[in-house]
Amino acid sequence: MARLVTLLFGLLANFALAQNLVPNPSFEEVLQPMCSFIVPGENISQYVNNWRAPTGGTTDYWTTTPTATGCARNIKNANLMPRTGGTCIGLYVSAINLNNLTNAANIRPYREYAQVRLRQPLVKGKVYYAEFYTSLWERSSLASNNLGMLFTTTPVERNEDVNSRGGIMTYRPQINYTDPLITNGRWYKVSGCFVADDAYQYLTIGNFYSETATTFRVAQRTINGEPYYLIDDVYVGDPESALPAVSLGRDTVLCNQQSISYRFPTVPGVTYRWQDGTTTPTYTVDRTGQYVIRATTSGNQCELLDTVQVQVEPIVRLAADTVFCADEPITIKPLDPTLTNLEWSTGSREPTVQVSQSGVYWIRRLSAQCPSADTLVARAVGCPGAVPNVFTPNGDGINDTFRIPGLGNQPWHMTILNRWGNVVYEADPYPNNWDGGSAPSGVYYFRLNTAQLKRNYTGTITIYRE
Ligand SMILES: [Ca+2]
Repeated sequence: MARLVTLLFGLLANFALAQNLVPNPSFEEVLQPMCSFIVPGENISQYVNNWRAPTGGTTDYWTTTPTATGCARNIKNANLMPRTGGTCIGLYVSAINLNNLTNAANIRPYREYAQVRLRQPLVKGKVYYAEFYTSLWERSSLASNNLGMLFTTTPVERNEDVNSRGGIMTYRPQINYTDPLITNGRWYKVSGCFVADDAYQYLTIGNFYSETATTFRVAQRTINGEPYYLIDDVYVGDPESALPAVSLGRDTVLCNQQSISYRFPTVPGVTYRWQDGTTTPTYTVDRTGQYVIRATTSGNQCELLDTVQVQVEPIVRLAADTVFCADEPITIKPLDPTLTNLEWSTGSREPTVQVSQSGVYWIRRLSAQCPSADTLVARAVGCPGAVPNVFTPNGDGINDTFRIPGLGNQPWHMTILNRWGNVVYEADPYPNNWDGGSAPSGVYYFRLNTAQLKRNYTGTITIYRE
């Protein structure tokens, strides 16, 4: 029992002491007292230790405990106090309101951001957890999505003159809230995990997307304020449980029936989920598509996601070698008729070529990364011409045998049956000189074929003896 208590205490202590890399995370360290909103021309860095506004946007400082003489508390949301302590900050994330919502593309954007230098750079390749709490100001008519946390190696900023104050900084934040966030007077936690793919040391909070790339939702119709969010209690540090840094690498092209296998470690408490619902830590890709891996800690507190585009380049293939009748040209084509960028040994770049002579024909598919080629041997053979329907095996040297013109040297298989279906003659290859043997005069049936051509010639032949 004693041991259990110790262990529990240890866990709690660890969590409580997890280092927050954000200095002054709750905005309580104040540099000078302030009565009301920060006004244009001033900057939050003059009032709140460690934090700055990286654009001309006038990020605001809210306090319930003004110390300047004659100031009352300036936090104007009667139902909302800073989440912790007596201070928080607030920022506009868009210039869109109820009145100009339908004209968003033409509205000059306005944004406010808050930026802080972390206590130390993030470790490249390591997984981090980050969160902040936010609440939509009660005077905002619209809620907005795209409240994000951007981590950078240097302090991103806009050097703005008075005419372009509060412009957009366009980046892809590592953590971004993608639904319009209506908070109903409460504090809401925005959080996420990410892999530090560089030694980031600066955190910037705000909306990094354009007005048209931002989604809005009506929060209240009785006023007309733009989306404005209060921010408090910012945290960046280790996730509560170990999460491997899942990465699918760069988009890739696979040649020639190659595949690519992804393998992640099995970690207690961590589940994997692929775009098709597969939950194994290993996954093999051999088809063109977009692949997504999600790694989630138990309780979904922390999720990592990575996406990769895989393109499988097709290879050109021809059918097997072929035999054809010399007087009947054939068309050869790739097995996959949808392929493009083809070139034939004949010089043709058409999808198909017509062949009338024996030869070795190749095709190749032109591709910078995955060229491919295939070869086909086409052999022209003699085929039956006009088959006679009677012969006269009487030894007079005229029309004494069943001779079929045009057979050439091809090994034809000849079968001759009488009217009762009995085989009276069979030869493979047919020497093209059957004299009727002992068969009496009458009508017979012949069948002439060759396996290579997969073609049957049938008909009747009359033996006429006198
Ligand atoms: Ca606070």
